[in-house]
Amino acid sequence: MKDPKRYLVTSALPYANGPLHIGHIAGAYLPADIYVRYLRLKEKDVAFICGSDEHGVPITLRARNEGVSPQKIVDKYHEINKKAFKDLGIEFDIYHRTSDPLHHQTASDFFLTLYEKGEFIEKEEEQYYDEKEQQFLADRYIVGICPKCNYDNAYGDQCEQCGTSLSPKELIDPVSALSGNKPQLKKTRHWYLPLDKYQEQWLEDWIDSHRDDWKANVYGQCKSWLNQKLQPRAVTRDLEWGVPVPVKGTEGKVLYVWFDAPIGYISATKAWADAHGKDWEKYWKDKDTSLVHFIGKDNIVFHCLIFPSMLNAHGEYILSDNVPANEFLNLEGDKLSTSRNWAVWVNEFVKEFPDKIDVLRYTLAANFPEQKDNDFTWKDFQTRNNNELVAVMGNFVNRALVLTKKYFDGKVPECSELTDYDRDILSRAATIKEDLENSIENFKFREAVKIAMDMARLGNKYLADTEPWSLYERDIGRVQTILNVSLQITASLSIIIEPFLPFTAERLRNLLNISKLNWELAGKLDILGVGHEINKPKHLFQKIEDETVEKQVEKLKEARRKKEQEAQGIQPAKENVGFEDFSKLDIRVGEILEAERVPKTKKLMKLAIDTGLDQRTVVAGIAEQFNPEDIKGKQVSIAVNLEPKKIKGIQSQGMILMAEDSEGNLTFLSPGNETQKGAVVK
Ligand code: B3M
Ligand code: ZN
Repeated sequence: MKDPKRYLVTSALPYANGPLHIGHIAGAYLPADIYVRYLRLKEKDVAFICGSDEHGVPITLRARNEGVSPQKIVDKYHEINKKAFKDLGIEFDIYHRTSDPLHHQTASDFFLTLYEKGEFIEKEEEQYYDEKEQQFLADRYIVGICPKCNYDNAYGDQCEQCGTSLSPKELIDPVSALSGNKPQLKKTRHWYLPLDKYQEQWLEDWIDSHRDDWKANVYGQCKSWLNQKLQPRAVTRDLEWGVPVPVKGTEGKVLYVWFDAPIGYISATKAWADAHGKDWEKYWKDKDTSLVHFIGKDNIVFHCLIFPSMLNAHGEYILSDNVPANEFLNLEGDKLSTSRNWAVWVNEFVKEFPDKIDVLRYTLAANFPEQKDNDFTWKDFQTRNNNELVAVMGNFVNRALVLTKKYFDGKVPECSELTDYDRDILSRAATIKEDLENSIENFKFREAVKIAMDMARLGNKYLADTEPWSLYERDIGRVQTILNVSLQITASLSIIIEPFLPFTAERLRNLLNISKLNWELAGKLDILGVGHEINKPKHLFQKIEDETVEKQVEKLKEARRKKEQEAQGIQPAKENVGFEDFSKLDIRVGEILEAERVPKTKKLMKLAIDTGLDQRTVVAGIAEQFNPEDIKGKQVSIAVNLEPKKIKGIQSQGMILMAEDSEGNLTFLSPGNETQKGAVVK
């Protein structure tokens, strides 16, 4: 849309059931923040909307596993994620939540409008029911064998092994994830959105109309759905947690999370408008609003086909102008994964690198998976910082400021006469600004961040070519002009980096002693007036050492290892102890002389042991796994200097060492060969 009156920009509402990692950020949040910061600099009317998606089965599953209410889960992660965004400088106008009563009301009304207009198909269908838990099973609550790849842990909606989307009835040998029982098919009534009808009537034409202005990956995915022919989609579910279906006689039914979540954009806009004396309807119902959804590629079908269908069926709403969805970000060459703990978590990054938020923003933007999946590596993070931010941008700004301080006492010098070369540099600066606008307005942020860096490259080249430091003695007038031009470029830089590096832009403004400037000034010659005094120069960026990033890669691998071990039931390592402490333990080879079960206990066995030092009695918890007759004569390891302890009235002197695996199976730690009794184990 050319020159809309206002912008409504949304980022996908993250599920409030876990923390955010850099993959989320690169997908739907940082690109949106860059876009919005740019619009704000251009003084456009823009509302930037986000919030927590607090319904849906993953949340109820997590609550169930942890034995707490879903509300408790979403309250926790709503706050954590809200803070993570703020720490990254992602500045929504509102971060709302779908458990808010205003949202429930809005979603409920929306459903009712469609219901009363007769848009839905009402159907009774057989769905899986868990007799033991007395409830219908959401797709995610059913696991079974994938019919495509035979993976034995596929969900009712998708196989995570081969990526095929499934319906529960396609699963082979389905099992309820709640009770572990085989579910039964039982009739239930639901409401469906007739996507097939919409496809024929208008939806396909509408998608076709965006052939040229939507990204190829987005348009392509929509077309592939349409080519397979859309089917009616159920928009209600048999669940407890969610927005209740506002129709009589539907107790125990809620709106499908993907029906209520995008309406969350509307309710969030209402809440924001209420708080700021704005009219929310202008943003959602006026044709002069440009509505843009930032999302990850897995959300394309919901934002490009289903939500527009809902809006159109309602009748009062505008449809999205663009949906610049990103592909996925990988990490160190491997898929980001919460379950395998292969991720850089935002809250951890912020804690460890509080002064490097912009380095992360810069590295992510330079690697946005805009057309295809892309990779984040810590090495690249370091290289981008050291070779680009420090060596190019930081270096240029520092040279311009230091020279001004040195030669002109920190005051912007006069610009007496521009040479052709100066004019060429300035016209290139103006071109950079225009190219940048073009890239951002076309959602090409990788290209944009590179162009923004070109402004610093230009400044560096200008200083290198003109060498003001070698002219000071001979031609102070020329030095004045060169530094004036250089300072104007630093001021331009402070404007154009704001969308990408907001924290650095602020630091740079402080160094230049200026406030936030309008976008249109970028590339101009007279941003800073002659005589304007700048502040004391300071470096904008600090080098990152090899050690720092190596540590991060190690940390990643360690976290993944821990997760794998946890999955195998291996106990986490204990804290280190000094050799002193270790050598206090006296462990010897001993021999079991006698063994008998301790009466009235299941686990305990009374052993007579020859320790080489003495004969003594030890009570051990091994009776469930060993027969007394079988262990007589066995050589074992025994800790002999433990304080004696009374167990079931028997004085136990020491402890037999056993290895216990994750299933609780016990094995004696015996010497490999017959060994002298009393031999020291060390
Ligand atoms: N919560 C899915 C996701 O986070 C979903 C997005 C909703 S946007 C309306 O990927
Ligand atoms: Zn599969």
